[in-house]
Amino acid sequence: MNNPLDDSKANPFEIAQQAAERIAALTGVHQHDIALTLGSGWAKAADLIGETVATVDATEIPGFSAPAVQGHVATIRSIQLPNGKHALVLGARTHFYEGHGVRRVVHGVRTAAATGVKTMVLTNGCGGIRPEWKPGTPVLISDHINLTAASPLEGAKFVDLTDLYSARLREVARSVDPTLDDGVYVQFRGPQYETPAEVQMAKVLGGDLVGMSTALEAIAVREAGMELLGISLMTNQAAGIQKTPLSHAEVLEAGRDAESRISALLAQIVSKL
Ligand code: 8IG
Repeated sequence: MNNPLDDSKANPFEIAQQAAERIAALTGVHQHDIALTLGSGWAKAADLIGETVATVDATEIPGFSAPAVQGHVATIRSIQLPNGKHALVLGARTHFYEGHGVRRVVHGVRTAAATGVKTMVLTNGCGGIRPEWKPGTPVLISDHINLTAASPLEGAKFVDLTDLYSARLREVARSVDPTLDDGVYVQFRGPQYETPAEVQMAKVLGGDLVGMSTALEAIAVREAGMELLGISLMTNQAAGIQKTPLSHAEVLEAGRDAESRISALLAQIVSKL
């Protein structure tokens, strides 16, 4: 499996540009306005936001690879919204824990930017720290803490991350559902879930959600100059908050149970972006 991003001498922005050109050629859509990365529990939103113009296998696009986790899909879809805008739906997320490096993790974000996208929506499934949040609760991300000790930025790029998760877009989301809570997302490297002690550490640091994606991608969103909306589906209470052990099967089940509801919510939000 050859991926051009694995060549350390390659320029990741050039590969994102090539990916964007291939997407334009395969979908016939030469400019996209909005992009969405759909994490666990959010996939159905793709069927609700508009008319699918084209679906392409992510492996046909330079720099993308097949997903490593069961329950993640590897397609890229171009969807026309009722308001005429074009949305690019990235179903193929590469996680940092896969060990392919941060360039592969943020390639979807950089490709979205290269297709012309100005508004990026990052969704995920994650664990919740606040005891009042029950599995199946969607939460707006207000900020993040990046505990991966990694960055998508290479070299002396001093990117400001103030208001990274756009307050304006969170208000748009709340105009659809005023009950939406927000919280600070803490990205751990994974793939193991946290220990209860690590969850308590995240809580002391100001975290509300724990996950294994999104923060690194969010940094690349800001680097690319796009506006960002981040929404988590809290699929499980974090380790030690729930008294029973965490299982991937239960996480997937919670995602499936919430999927119709949160996908409809996301589709409504997207119609207002
Ligand atoms: I879904 O509890 C999901 N992803 N780190 N912790 C971390 N990632 C997650 C969790 C969780 N649940």
